[in-house]
Amino acid sequence: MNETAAIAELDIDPYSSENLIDPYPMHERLREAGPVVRLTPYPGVVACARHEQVHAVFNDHATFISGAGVGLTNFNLEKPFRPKSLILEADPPLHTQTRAVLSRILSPKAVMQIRATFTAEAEALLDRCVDKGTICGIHDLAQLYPLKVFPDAVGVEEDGRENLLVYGDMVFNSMGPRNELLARATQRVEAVTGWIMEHCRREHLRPGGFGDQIWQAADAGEITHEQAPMLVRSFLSAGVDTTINGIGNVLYALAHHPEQYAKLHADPTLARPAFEEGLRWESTAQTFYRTAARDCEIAGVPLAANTKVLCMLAAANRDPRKWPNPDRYDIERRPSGHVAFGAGIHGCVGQAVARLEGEVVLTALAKRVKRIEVAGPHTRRLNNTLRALDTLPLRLIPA
Ligand code: QZP
Repeated sequence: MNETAAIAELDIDPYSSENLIDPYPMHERLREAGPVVRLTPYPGVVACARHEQVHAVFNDHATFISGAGVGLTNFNLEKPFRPKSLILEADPPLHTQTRAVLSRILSPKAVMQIRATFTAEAEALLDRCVDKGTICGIHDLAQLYPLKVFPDAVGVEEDGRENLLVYGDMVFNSMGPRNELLARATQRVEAVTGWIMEHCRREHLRPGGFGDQIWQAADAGEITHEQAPMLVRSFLSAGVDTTINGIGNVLYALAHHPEQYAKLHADPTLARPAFEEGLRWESTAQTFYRTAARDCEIAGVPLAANTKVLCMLAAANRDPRKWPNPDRYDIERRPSGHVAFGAGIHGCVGQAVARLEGEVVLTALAKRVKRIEVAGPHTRRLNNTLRALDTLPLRLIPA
């Protein structure tokens, strides 16, 4: 018989305001308590905060499934807030079919084709920011950029795009508990769900865009016509709030590490690694769950079928067992193996587009701005899953 290990239990609520505002002390407690830890406030949930176990769980998709939801709610026991995503909240063989379509639409070749447009938009936006001098890094830059280029690429009209922010806020809050954040997001989303589903329809999507290409895949018989709007919904759910906060968080990192920004300004080809290290240092999607499909174990700790496993990506990305000086934002680090995009068969299918956005925004910034100064206190937008800023006052000193 295999040896079984005892499991630590901690009275920690990852969704308390205190832990959402500053999650790092909690991450350390969870990592040090053991490879897998029970959370007293959430019976039936265990958390993994170390890199090794998060990586192992993501790479065993047969044991740790997504089809019961990747949030706290077990969809086998409770109804999801919306029909399940056909890719995020799906397992093979369904996931294999839908993933093939999205991964072709977002392939390296497709990313090459959008590169010139994405670059030109970043340059135009950074020109405007430098003209202003003092900006809100979130409202004037991190939000405007993805909200322009990504819906353009999907083929969604300009009018009403702000609905994507309300919808994203709901999608990511829905993965946490039924707290005040989720209650408020649920209220706000009511007014925009109709708009979102309407813009998944073919007649609302520009011919040739990413959205229309999903409908073409249905014409080709790779997926059904009933599945097509649901996969467009995945673009509209996952493509905006994620990159907004990825860019917002890296602006925060650079503003608070002037010596790192100086390196980027001196060598703008560091834009891509600076963005990547930003994702490691302050991971946009902080947490995701898997569900145990059967009785199993993690690091020798037995788990019952239906246990929800909280994978703490942001904690794994600062695990000292994996990273030297994990709390240091260092743009010359090459953080390969970080799990900010997840790992395994569900690893972010849009990551090449996300990296393109980060790279071209930081390149345009590095070329125009000599120094970034913090121009006032920042504020956070608390969300059950996302690490998000609400405001980030910055002074851009032109080169
Ligand atoms: C959100 C969907 C960080 C991710 C979990 C983002 C995400 C991915 C997919 C979907 C939504 O398919 O709706």
